[in-house]
Amino acid sequence: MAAVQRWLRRLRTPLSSKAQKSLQGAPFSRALHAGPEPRRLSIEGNIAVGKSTFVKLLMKTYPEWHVAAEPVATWQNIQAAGMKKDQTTQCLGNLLDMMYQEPARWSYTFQTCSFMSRLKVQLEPFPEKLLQAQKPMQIFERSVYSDRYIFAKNLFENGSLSDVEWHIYQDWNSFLLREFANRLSLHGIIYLQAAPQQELNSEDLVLARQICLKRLYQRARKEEKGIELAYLEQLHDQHEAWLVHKSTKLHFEALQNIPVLVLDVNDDFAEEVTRQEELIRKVDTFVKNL
Ligand code: UDP
Ligand code: DCM
Ligand code: MG
Repeated sequence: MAAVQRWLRRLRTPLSSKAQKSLQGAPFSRALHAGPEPRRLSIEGNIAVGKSTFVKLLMKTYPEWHVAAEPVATWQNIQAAGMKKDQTTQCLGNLLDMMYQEPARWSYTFQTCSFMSRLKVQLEPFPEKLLQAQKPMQIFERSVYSDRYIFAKNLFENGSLSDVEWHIYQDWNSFLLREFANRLSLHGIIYLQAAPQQELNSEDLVLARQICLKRLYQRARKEEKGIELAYLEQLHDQHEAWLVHKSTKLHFEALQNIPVLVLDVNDDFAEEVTRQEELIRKVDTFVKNL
């Protein structure tokens, strides 16, 4: 019986590119998914709010879940194309640094690179532990949707992407998101929020947003040392517009009604077991209903 279940699960594994080629002409979505698919949950939130820390907590709590981590290291170390694994690779530059140094020159390049590298990570074949899980769950540390509706949108609005770049970005982005919707669209979003929802006076609000800045300094990625509070404020507002006020114009029907769990992470949770338990209880209830 277990062997039959394993075999059935294998049937649902994404096909290799060779196998996909031989299916040219077959409906794409049917070719990739013959049965129930894993639930996909994205962890969203501002820079340094604590997403990676939170993902580690999820992994400790739910070891059977599978994580697609954000490929930041790829952005920090752009490799020359065509190098084989056993050969010496050549680093062409640190694109994260280049973007922060010269946003108008490198933002478009960065956003194509970050999107494509995320796409590759999130489209990797399912590992065995996911195929074996009772209720398979894929965790995405950020998503192709926040790439567009938080970062690229914000860079356009603050003038770092030109009209032409934003138009071209949206054109290929919509095409790819539609093509791969059956592997990328989300069943739920956990939004790690660093400014509480309740009304605050302006001093408290500034303090709350400074939590990200404080954590950013604490993490001390050298590329991010020039980031100012104003930039985190812009990104905070983009998150609130998309995930709380629902005022961001979205272009995909599947994105309209995704359940969102908002977790207030102003209080330190990295070392606080009681706080962690509180957060996990909320996650547990949320995922039961997905
Ligand atoms: N951090 C913290 N308390 C928390 C969450 C995070 O001190 O409750 C620290 C964490 O150790 C790291 C920094 O904040 O030094 C940024 O966290 P992380 O890399 O998880 O943030 P991300 O950018 O992934 O959201
Ligand atoms: N980033 C970006 N655009 C994206 C995705 C990420 O500019 N589409 C940047 C923001 C951070 C870093 O990459 O500097 C990701 O780090 P974090 O995990 O701390 O948010
Ligand atoms: Mg992170």
